Parts: sequence; structure tokens; C-alpha cells
Amino acid sequence: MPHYKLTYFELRARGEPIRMMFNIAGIPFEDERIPMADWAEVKEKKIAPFDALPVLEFDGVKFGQTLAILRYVARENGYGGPDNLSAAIADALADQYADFVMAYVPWHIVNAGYVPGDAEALYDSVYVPAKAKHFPYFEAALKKSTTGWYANTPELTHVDVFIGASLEWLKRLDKNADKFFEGFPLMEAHYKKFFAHPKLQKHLEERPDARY
Ligand SMILES: N[C@@H](CCC(=O)N[C@@H](CS)C(=O)NCC(=O)O)C(=O)O
Repeated sequence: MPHYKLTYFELRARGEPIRMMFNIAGIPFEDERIPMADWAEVKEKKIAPFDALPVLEFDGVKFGQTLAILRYVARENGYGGPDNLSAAIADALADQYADFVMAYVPWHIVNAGYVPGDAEALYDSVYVPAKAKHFPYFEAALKKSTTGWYANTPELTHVDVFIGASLEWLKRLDKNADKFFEGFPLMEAHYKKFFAHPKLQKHLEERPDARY
């Protein structure tokens, strides 16, 4: 088995779906966590092909992009969907969730303290409309699913891991977390089903805490 090394920050965020996928698949990996304060210096050394994290490295290969890494780990271990069509549907939903992230990022970077600004105003003008636009797409996908997984697959795929992990960190940052799933009962049911997955429990017990 290759020696996998995942490099990300001391955060869950974009690193956590990949850590979860490795754990669900039962594949050991080196979990390198770079302190944010060291990033400028590490970036100078050009360790990341696209100057951003996460990065996966093994057998002399190194590549970035969360979804490419996640899909690779999923597919290598039987979690990429049972056929090309399921895989494409999983990819489409994962890409749509990535579009949602890009839509709310202007609020996130202010809210998390990375850039100055009015987080309260951006919550209303950026985050709330982005959520109102995108959550119905995910609820609709689950409405069509007979298995409770996003791509209607018998076992979870990368999109279930991506959306489950991504919603966890978003919910942590949302000041109205108690109403996070209001109007989206199938997304809430999926979230609970995902976090109850037997192969995820050990990781959930052992993972370090993080800001988000
Ligand atoms: N689309 C990329 C985005 C990667 C990205 O923006 N990573 C952030 C952390 S979540 C980063 O490395 N920021 C530091 C920087 O850009 O210098 C992915 O999903 O991997």
C-alpha cells in the first residue's frame, strides 16, 4: 500500500472530507497539519502544486484540489459509485456544493477573521441568499434517492462525505446553527445518517478539535 501523506491546515474545513474518506475506507495516511501561522513560509517553499491546500502525496506523485483528491481516494477504495452514471451524479452534486462554497466565501473570510469587513451584513447579503439558492438542489437530490445517499447509491460515495463534512464546518460557523436545517428535513436526515456511519465512529472519537 502506498504511504499517503495529506497536507492541510490545523482545521477541518477542506481537509476533513479527505480524512473522513481515508478513515471510512480503512486506509492509513499521514495527516500533516500546518499551523496557519507557518503557511506563508511553507508556501514560499512551493510544496503545493497550486499554492493552496489540501495536497495529497504518495509514490512520488503530488496533487491538489479537494474534490480531485477525495474522488481519487473514494474510487481507489470502492466508494466512487457503482457505475459511471452514479459517479457522474455524485460529481455533479459535489461540484454544485463547491459552487455553494464559492458563493458564500465572501461572508466566510470576513466572519472567520481573515479579512476585515461587516460579517453581520455579509451574513444577510451573501450567506443567506447562497444557502437559499443551493440547499433546495441538495434536498431535491435526496428526494429522488431511495437509499438516503445523495447519488442514490447502495453505499455512500464521495459526495456524501463531501457534503456531510462540509456542512459540519459551515454549521459551526453559522450564528443560527439551531435553525441550520430548517426547511430541509432530508438534508438533516442525511447528515445524521452520515455521522452515524459505523466506519466513521473511530475517527469522530479520535480527531483533534478545530475552530471549524
Ligand atoms: N479549490 C481548491 C481551493 C483550495 C484553497 O483555497 N485552499 C485554501 C485553504 S481552504 C488555502 O490553501 N489557502 C491559502 C492560500 O491560498 O494561500 C480546493 O478545493 O482544494
